[in-house]
Amino acid sequence: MKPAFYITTAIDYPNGAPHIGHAYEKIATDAIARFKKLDGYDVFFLTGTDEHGLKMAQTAEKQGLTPFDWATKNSNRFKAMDELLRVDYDRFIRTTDADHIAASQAIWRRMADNGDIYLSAYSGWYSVRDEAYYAEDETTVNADGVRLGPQGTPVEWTEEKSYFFRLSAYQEKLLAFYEAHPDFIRPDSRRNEVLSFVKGGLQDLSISRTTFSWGVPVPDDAEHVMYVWVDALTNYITGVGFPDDSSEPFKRFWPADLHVIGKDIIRFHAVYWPAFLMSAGLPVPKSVFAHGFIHNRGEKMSKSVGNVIDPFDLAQAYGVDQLRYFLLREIPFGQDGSYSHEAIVARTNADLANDLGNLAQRSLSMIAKNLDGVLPERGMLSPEDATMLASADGMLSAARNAMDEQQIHHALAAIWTVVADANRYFAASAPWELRKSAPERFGTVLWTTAEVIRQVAVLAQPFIPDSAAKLLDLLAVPGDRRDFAALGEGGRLAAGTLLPAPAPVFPRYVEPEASAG
Ligand code: ME8
Repeated sequence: MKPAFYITTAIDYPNGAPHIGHAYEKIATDAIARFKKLDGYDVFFLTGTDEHGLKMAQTAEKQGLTPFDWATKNSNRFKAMDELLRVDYDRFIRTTDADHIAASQAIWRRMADNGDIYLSAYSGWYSVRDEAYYAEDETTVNADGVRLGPQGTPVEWTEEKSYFFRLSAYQEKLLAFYEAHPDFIRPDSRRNEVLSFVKGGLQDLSISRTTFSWGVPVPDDAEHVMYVWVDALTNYITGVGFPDDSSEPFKRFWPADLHVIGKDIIRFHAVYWPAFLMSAGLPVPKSVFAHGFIHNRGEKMSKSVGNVIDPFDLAQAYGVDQLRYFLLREIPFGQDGSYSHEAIVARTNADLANDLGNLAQRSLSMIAKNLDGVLPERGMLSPEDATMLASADGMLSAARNAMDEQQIHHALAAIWTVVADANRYFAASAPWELRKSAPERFGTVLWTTAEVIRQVAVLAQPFIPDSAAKLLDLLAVPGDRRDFAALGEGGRLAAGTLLPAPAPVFPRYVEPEASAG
């Protein structure tokens, strides 16, 4: 039986169209999920939309729609984005789904039964944009006299009757948990941020609202709806069958192996969520990884500045795999990164079109033209051939080590180091000079090159799924020989296989002609 691996993304607010930051997180999580699947795991990949809360209710009203219709309209755009970008999730959850409402009420009851929920009144600062409560000392007043929270969004004074979660009771338990699980929060910089927040003392958390009704009703008190983050975080257990915690998916997949989220919501995932779970008597996830933010040419994206990047436009302009490759290779996962036209063109033309694309096209065309498209014999390996093969065979362990730490850019760097080696090997072996003088050697060099391309393509599938599949088609690799078990000696290309006619896989990006004035 395959080992289980449960991975999730944040669930996005469907409060407008998805932007490139949303796309980035889904692509990265998809790459990790695909990698694990190909590496022999039974993967469950959950993503979706976070549809309750004051922000959703307020924008829906401005649009003249019910919150549910507004959420549905935008949730469909997030789904369309996933489909376009080849984000291959197992479930797309909407927090308005009936099973999710039931799950949220069930976890609430368990926390209440444990004595962790009490009724009181809240007064303090609230950011609608962040859907977050902030202590006074976390806020500042800007030059215009507007009070802002730590993420730079406006906060408003809020006073209402509210249920509270006894978060203060979890300070020591959380600190002990972090201590016992040093890998729970990554990267390290985020871990330190969380540790100092928790060490600073935890106040009880307001977890219900009475001034609006767009939320999950609090059990046995219809006047209140749940604070949106209580229901949002619960999506991770709804997705695997909670409240039926004896169900197969729950037993198999909970606790989650990895929650992938952005750095702005680490507190919710690394403090509130484990505390809720401890209170409900449920196991805590194994790890939370916070990625960085994507900026537009180094500037923060915002609707008011008008520099928000639309992932649909980028995919159209550059290609889906080109966009995926750029985001995953260029930005060290966990750090902030920047997007620019020049950077994506440079990266995809150099790495994809030149290094991998040309190598495949040149070597496979030689087989087509000179050998009627039939894969040559492997022959006697020279030391150069053997070194080349060994470096291809070594890719899996390098990539696996990197992916186990979510260092996606390092995994890609390890694969593309072999692509660079293969280009040097091909140039130094100069097969075009061997065709007549040393046909056997000619065959061996082409076989070795094709075999390296096979392994690169197998390993590149999680990152650039469609292009990698095309390369594997060109090498006539059967569908059931494309997982990582087929890497190395076990899946070598078989001499005598008839290959289809080669076709370019990675078009170069060419600037559209400046319109003649
Ligand atoms: O926070 N670059 O939803 P959201 C990279 N509903 N990532 C970015 C980004 C950017 N410029 N902007 C946002 C929420 N993100 C909640 C989550 S989870 C139980 C509930 C990331 O639509 C952000 O960090 O504001 C988060 O991980 C995700 O996109 C959704 O953001």
